[in-house]
Amino acid sequence: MSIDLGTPRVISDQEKAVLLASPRGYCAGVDRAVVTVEQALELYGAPIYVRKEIVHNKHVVGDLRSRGAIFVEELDEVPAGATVIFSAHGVSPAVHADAQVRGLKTIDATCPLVTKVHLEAKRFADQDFDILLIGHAGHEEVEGTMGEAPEHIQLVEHPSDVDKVVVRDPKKLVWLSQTTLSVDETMETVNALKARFPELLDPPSDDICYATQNRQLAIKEISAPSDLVIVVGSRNSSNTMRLVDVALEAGAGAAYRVDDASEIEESWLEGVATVSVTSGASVPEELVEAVLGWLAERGYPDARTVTSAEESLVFALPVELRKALKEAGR
Ligand code: 2E4
Ligand code: SF4
Repeated sequence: MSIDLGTPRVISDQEKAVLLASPRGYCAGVDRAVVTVEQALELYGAPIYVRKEIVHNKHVVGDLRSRGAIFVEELDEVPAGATVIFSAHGVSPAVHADAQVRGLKTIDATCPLVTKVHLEAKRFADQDFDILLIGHAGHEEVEGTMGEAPEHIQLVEHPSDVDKVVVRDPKKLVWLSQTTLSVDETMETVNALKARFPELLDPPSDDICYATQNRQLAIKEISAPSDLVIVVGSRNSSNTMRLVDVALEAGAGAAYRVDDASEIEESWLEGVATVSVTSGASVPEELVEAVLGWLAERGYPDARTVTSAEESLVFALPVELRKALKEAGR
């Protein structure tokens, strides 16, 4: 008897299903950051400068660029006297100081939950703790947080980094983290750290934010029965990439990240009955809708939303912008 493993089973339309993770997409910090750029454009007119991508999404950045935002890598690209917005990922105190020296007006769109981690880092550094920051090297959020107390903070990326950690006093040691990590992977690193440093202190509250946790929980719940998980979001979006990791870890047959529907490959659907869809915290909902439309054109039914948490958090706009809007009578 021979079994042909090379031919995928033909899936009838009756067998096809689409599950839509909830929550997904925009979090409170992203909404605030994007609205900040939009309102600044309205109030001051174009151009408005933004240091780094306001959020890590190609479509959001492209849209704001077309409306007059100029995205720069560093402040030396911003003309003196201009207004510059700092991205949702946060900046180090050195960047604030540099803006002042250059005579720039600043609007700080750092997510308040990133600022919370900065304040924790500052407080523990003031108490002369060694701080182990779990996060990804080179990510803007990590650069900003480390800049709060570079002499007190060391970066730990993986459990394999734990052996390299050097501390002054294991009794004065705390771990903090980037806001967008995989919860499960981070706990692996923390467990490895605690095996070496049993007195390691936990952060005063979760640094991995509510939105990151909720999006991971939502996709985790529907990954096991999914033959395919499609995660909408950009490659440089840490929280988006973690959703792919979580889906695979939770038993999805396959999981791919796409910036939009045009990046989905027909071949991914071979033998696929159940497709689950989610999106990162920096992803506009219309991109998800377009993915669902693409699936519908290929015989997949309307999505069934599976909700694992409710969200209602909203952040006030940055204080500098609120003041300026009030002065302008808006
Ligand atoms: C600020 C902090 O950090 P990540 O790469 O996931 O950023 P992204 O812009 O994709 O998501 C919003 C955000 C911003 C998340 N945490
Ligand atoms: Fe803030 Fe969390 Fe959204 Fe990042 S993912 S912007 S920390 S709410």
